[in-house]
Amino acid sequence: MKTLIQNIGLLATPRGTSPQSGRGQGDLMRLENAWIAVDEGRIHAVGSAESLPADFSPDEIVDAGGRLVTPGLVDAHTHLVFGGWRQHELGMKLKGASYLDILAAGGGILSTVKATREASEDALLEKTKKLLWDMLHLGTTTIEAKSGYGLDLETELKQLRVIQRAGEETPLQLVPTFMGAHAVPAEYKENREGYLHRLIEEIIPAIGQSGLAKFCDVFCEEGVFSAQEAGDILEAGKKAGLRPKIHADEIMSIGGTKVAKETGAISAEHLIQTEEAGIFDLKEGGVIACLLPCTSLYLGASFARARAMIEAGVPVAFGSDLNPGSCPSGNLQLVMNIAALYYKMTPEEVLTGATLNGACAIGLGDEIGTLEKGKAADLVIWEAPDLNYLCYRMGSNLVHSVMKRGVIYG
Ligand code: IZC
Ligand code: ZN
Repeated sequence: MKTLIQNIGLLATPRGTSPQSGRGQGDLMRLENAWIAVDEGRIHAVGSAESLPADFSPDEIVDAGGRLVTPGLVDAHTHLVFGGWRQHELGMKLKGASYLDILAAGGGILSTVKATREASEDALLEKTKKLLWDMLHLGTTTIEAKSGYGLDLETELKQLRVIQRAGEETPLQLVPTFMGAHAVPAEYKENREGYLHRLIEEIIPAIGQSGLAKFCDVFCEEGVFSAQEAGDILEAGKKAGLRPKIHADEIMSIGGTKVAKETGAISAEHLIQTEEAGIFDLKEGGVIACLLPCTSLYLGASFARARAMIEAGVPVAFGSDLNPGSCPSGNLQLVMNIAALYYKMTPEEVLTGATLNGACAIGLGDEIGTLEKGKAADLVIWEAPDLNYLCYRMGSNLVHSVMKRGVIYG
């Protein structure tokens, strides 16, 4: 199947297959009055009107109507699969209970663990697919998805199977991350050493064997997992063939960026509290900063120092952090608004964060994240004339249509 998308008012895309940092974060290719030729789900060629490809006879022509076209959005951090929601915790939040207060009282992640253990695999799958269709219609074409609401082998595998099946049964591409180190489960409350032992000796090797996960993530946080524990868990993950990722400095800064550097993590996520020394760790370790601005908004927290990261040469990527506690939204358009306004990133830097750098943070820089020959034909036609408009309008869905691997969803 050959498709020609023509009459693109502005095509804007980062370039290449590796993470862009410093000035590169905002360095885009821009083509006015452009076209994209798609062959069997891949980009065959890109150009501007005067140079329509002579050797390409399309089966289908899509008129972009003078609109903006960008790569499909990449959500590099979600907790996609979970039972229930946590609206019952809103009252506690409004009375001033913090995220960690709610978790320490047996709520938060632990309440979602209970609901996820109780849910059937098919019920989780149906719910997940619905979330994914919503995200596709908001412009997201690839998603990283973490387990971490089972905290036992059986339920973690159930979540990972749901991620695999959801990727097969929807147009979205899903990249699975094992996160059994998301909290210490209630049954190990008095025996955290016991859980760590089980995780490292039993659960992580079995997850590696299952082939259902690509990355291993850990919540390195005050009262959750210490830097020492996080390092041990990520090393065990590496032995099982899982590449490290880490939740670092979300609420308190307890050394997660150093662990990221020392374990060779592909990305460190959140980084709300990260200061100069932590930024230096990321730079030294070649770690991508995966920032989640909607979580800062939802927690009423401060915002990660994105400008300092960019200036230090650390590539910045984004995720929605979709989860039932600290960010019940999978809307990357909102992430882009907030990144511009609160991180003070330019729309060009924001686009790279939401596409190529996100792709690199989940190991897919060769495959997706830019509109260049040979990459997957994943793109968004926006109801917008330019990138400023995309970062400036807020609260309505600006997607006109989405293409995933050459197929258009209206
Ligand atoms: O369910 O609260 N921060 N993990 C670490 C989360 C947020 C998800 C949750
Ligand atoms: Zn998270």
